[in-house]
Amino acid sequence: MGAVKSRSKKREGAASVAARRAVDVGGVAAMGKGGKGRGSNLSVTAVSDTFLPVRVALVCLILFVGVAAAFLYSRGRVSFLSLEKVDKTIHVYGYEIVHEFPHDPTAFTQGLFYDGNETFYESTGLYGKSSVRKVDVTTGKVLQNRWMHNSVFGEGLTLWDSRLLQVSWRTTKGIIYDKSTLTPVGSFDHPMRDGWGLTTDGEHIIGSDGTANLYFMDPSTFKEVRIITVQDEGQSVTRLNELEYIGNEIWSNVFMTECIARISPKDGKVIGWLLMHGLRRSLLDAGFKRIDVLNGIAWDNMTARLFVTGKLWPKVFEIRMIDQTSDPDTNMEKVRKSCIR
Ligand SMILES: [Ca+2]
Repeated sequence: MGAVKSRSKKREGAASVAARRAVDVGGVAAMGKGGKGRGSNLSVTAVSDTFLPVRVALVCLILFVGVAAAFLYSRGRVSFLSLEKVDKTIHVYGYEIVHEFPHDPTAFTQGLFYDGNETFYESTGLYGKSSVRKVDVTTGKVLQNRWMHNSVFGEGLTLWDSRLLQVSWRTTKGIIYDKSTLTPVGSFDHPMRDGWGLTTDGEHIIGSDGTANLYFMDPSTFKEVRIITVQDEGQSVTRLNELEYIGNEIWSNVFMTECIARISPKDGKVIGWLLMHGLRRSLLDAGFKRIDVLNGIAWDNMTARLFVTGKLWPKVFEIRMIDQTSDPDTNMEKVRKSCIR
């Protein structure tokens, strides 16, 4: 019975092959290519058979290309993710107070920078109270002062050669002072929509105007060289105020917040947040009145000292940053909520 079964299977197998060929033939005939006799249909089947190795090779090639593409994509994706991880690592810093220095409590600070020899240059705002001044760091004493016209609200200040450059609120005109005497010696027009903060990278004058834009200006003509828009993960950081160029970064107070943004001058990306929360509160708790917002960053490049103050603050603080990026309590969502308005 077994042998009979076997032969039967062989016959069925042969019948199946014949049936498949019949279907093949019928298929070709149905396509209108046949109808010329058995010979021509067989010849089509024969041609198909000769292409079988080619088809197999083609499938292998497609598989190979697919695997190779997947491999390369995989490698590319790994590389992309690792870059993305680096880009997305925004550092968060707290602070500790290193020293406290006296500061004129009537100074509505709008510009501040360190000029060596324990001196700051500072500009102040408010109509009728605006000034440019030279200040002793240690004592807070105003060594030289130049009051501005009552109609001008002083804003950011920086130094270019021996000239102080200052912008003013709600104008596009800046004032140039002789640094040694604080005598106004000229003016300039700038491309910003308003005058808020100023600093320099040694090549350009960099300014803020209360938006998320930072303007790089030619120090001779004050023409716009380029503009960067400051963003944190695609979210514009508006109200950029007092500025300081530190290392290869631009640091900016964000108006009405207790945050200082560390910004890449290359593309405007926020690369770090320095959180000054609690500093203003400590002044209020100590009994000082009329303490306005944090504003004023100065950097002593020689000894790497970082100073911050605020409008009508009776103190300038020298602070040291503490990296809190990896602290369990650091929550980027909360940081952004408190720093970006
Ligand atoms: Ca500054």
